[in-house]
Amino acid sequence: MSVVRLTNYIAGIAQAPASLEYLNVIQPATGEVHAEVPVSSSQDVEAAVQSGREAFPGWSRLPAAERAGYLLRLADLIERDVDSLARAESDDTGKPLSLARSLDIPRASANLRYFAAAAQAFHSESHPTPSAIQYTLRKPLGVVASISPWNLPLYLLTWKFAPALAVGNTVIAKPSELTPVTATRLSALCQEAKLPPGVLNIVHGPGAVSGQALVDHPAVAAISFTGGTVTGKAIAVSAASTLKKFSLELGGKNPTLIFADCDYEVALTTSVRAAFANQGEICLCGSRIYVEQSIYERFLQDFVERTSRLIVGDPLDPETDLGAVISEPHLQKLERFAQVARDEGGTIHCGGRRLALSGRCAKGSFFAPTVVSGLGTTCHFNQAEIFGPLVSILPFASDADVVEQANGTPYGLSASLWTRNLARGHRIADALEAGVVWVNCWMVRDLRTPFGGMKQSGMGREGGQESLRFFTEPKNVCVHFGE
Ligand code: TXE
Repeated sequence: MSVVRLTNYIAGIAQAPASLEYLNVIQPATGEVHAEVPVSSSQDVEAAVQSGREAFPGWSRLPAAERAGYLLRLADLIERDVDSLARAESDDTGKPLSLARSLDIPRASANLRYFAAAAQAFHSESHPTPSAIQYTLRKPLGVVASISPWNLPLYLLTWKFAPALAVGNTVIAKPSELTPVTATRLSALCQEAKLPPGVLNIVHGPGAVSGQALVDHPAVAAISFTGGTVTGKAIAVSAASTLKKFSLELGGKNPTLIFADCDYEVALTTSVRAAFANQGEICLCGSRIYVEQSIYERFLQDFVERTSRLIVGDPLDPETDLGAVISEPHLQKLERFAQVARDEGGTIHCGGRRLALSGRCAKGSFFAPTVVSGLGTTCHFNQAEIFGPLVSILPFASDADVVEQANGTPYGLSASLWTRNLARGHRIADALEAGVVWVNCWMVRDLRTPFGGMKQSGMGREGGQESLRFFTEPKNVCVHFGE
């Protein structure tokens, strides 16, 4: 296999890192090195910040419709290249090609289209009195940073830079060092779309080096971060020293609540999908499934049966439901959690181990979808974010009981609940400590809605007006015209 040496994208130019150092990027499904990612230092970050600063006055003064025009051109190019981008995303992450083709890449262009339109409709307020008018300008912040993870690489990268650019900021994006390929492809598309140099810069490298340099840079005005809770807290501490604005979208341990009066078939099918989509590596996956006592045994049996039918395989095979997990260290973490389940006294009904595939995937990182029962909410297995295809099924006795259990972790990102009794649906949705609650559905997203978590799942919200507000600063002007 040929190994591609990736570049940073600074001031509109594809560039090698100042250090001339690179890290290997491993394809999770095959275990082979397929790219080399730059190890960017503070020198590269400095160059990117300078180019962002130089581009800012011109970019921020463009009419919103012109900025939107660039984003729309980029969306067109992403759609033109959907097949090759999906293949690159699948190779980099291990996710099924069918998922990258149907979810990741279409969502990347949808992000650009949505924020191109939303920024043009973004309005501010005015407060008139008989003698004065107060009006609020929303000013772009300047050079802002986006730090994104490996599970939905181009999807989350565009989710962050599109609103930032649309309202007039310039951006330095640091993609995950584990999945840098589609971001590099994007830089070529930016050149093709004739995005003015310096408006979007992409700096690659490991979080502790390149990401940290970005967080520490005094001229970076804000950080939009998605990743692990531990990293998010460290970023918040660093950002405090230069008083940067930040938004953190962190981990989850999301509950799925199955009431006896639900539409059983839809709830079962969707909760299996919610547990194992993208190998369970989506922050919104439902990993604690609470089932009302009267249908618990039946649901557990059916859930295990459905899970056992899922196909773990080559991401390129259209029949594959679960591809490879992100890396060998992550696979080892999943194995440790299967052991935690055993040690804590849980029953593993299926999975619980790595899988050896043959052919081109013989050295890949595959884990069997795993269903555990018999563990209480307070067990470590049910408290920690595992971020893989391992779920726990637990019984509950009453509405009050399930709300207490569902809220009984440090996280509060999302929840999904299933009942035909809509009054109960509203009541429980209100009581759940989660930033996003789905009733009788899962992961039905609308880009206009606020997205983010409570408690240890994050700080701040993204999406719709929330993103546009995050990437702007209100400035109030009072004009007095009375006596
Ligand atoms: O994420 P990190 P990791 C969770 C999941 C996973 C765990 C760790 O539980 O097992 O986090 O994953 C950059 N300054 N989620 O280690 O380290 C890093 O380079 C600046 C949930 O891969 O948080 C990457 O670009 N940046 C999550 C990004 O942060 C730093 C998705 C995320 O990496 C940095 C992914 C630093 N000091 C993992 N250290 C979700 N919420 O969806 C790292 N980075």
